[in-house]
Amino acid sequence: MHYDHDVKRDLQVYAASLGFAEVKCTGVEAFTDWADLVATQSEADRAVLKDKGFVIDPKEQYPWARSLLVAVFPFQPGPCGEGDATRLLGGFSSYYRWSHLAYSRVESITAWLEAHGFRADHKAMIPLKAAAHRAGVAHYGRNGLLHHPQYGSLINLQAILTDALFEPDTPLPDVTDCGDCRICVDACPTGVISIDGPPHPYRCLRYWQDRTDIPPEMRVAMGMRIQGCEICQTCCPLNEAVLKQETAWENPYDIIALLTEQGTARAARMEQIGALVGDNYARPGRLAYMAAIAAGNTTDQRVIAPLQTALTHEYEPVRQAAAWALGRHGAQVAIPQALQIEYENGRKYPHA
Ligand code: B12
Ligand code: SF4
Ligand code: SF4
Repeated sequence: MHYDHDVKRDLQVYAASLGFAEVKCTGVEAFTDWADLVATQSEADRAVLKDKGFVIDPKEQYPWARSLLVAVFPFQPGPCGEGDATRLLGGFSSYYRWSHLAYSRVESITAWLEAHGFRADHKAMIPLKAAAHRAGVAHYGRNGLLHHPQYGSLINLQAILTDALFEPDTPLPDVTDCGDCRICVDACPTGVISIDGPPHPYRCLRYWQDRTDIPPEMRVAMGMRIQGCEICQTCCPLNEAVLKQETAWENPYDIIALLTEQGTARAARMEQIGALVGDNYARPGRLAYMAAIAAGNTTDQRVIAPLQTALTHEYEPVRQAAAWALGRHGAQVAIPQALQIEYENGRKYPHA
């Protein structure tokens, strides 16, 4: 077998210049063990497998592919995960501060391979954790995430199929390195992590943040979080060294502003959020919905008037969440003020 050793080495050097700590390789054999394991898990896992259209057998869908690369993009933790109740700022996970960069930079790896005469594709829906474990990148954690020996679980993973023939890296001998630890099992606010099985995807807070029908118990567990949850990572002893490297950055998830801003002020904030976490997440209606839930999870009375304003928001889920949040603040304060707003609106739009 003639492996492209020199190309692999040059590619790793190039990937390092883009911020990837490591690019490892596995073959393009089917992920049969992974698919079999998923089949033994919850109905929810099987549904995720079907809905997401995972590539279980790369050879079948990408017959030209000869290697599967897994690129590891480590990132620095930040201070904004939980939000800030005193300053009324919503929380966003540090993962989102960096993941859009990883997504844009993997395109450069594909372009580099193409410029060197190879075919490459980084858009295939590869089961990334299974691929990374098979490429010897990291171990599974009980929290369902992979931990890299140096960077812990604070990594974004990317997969690239190519027709270059690279020598596969050796898979790690153990599946998990958690041992007897159960810290994340106890720390998860929704009890989603089990001692002897992977997390149930639909009970993870992050799952619900993509939806507008968040059940009441999940809204309460959400706290001030607007985008992502990192409790099962910040509590993990395998992340201890990385978490010490926390860097400060601005938090633009101002709850009052997200509930009330309009026009150019709103557009400017969305631009700021887009620059920070990617335009895909800079959606005013969705962010106002999550801000209303966060406002319902604080006892701070400064959110009452903005929530009342949000009762007339143009996006229906925001109006619903604002009503729920006002209910949490207590009917005595909220309802008379809400009625006053209705009255004012009635005067403004007498025939509505
Ligand atoms: C859908 C999805 C989600 C869903 C569903 C979660 C899930 N099922 O894993 C939701 C929205 C909840 C989610 C949340 C998050 N996600 Co996500 N997610 C994905 C995505 C797109 C697909 C994962 C998936 O559903 N696979 C299908 C399931 C059935 O397979 P599986 O996850 O591999 O799990 C099977 C086996 O691997 C095994 N297994 C899983 N865990 C464990 C643990 C042990 C000990 C063992 C033995 C086996 C085992 O059992 C499962 C079989 O049922 C991947 C990207 C990708 N292309 O893979 C990112 C990805 C997994 N997510 C990622 C991240 C960072 C997150 C969040 C931390 C984001 C955040 N800050 O909020 C949270 C963490 C939640 C958690 N504790 O898992 C990263 C993980 C990086 C890492 N270090 O591993 C990925 C790889 C994205 C990326 N490009 O880097 N995610
Ligand atoms: S991301 Fe949050 S809700 Fe999801 S498993 Fe981890 S601690 Fe639980
Ligand atoms: S907190 Fe403990 S059990 Fe959970 S992933 Fe980290 S090492 Fe594993």
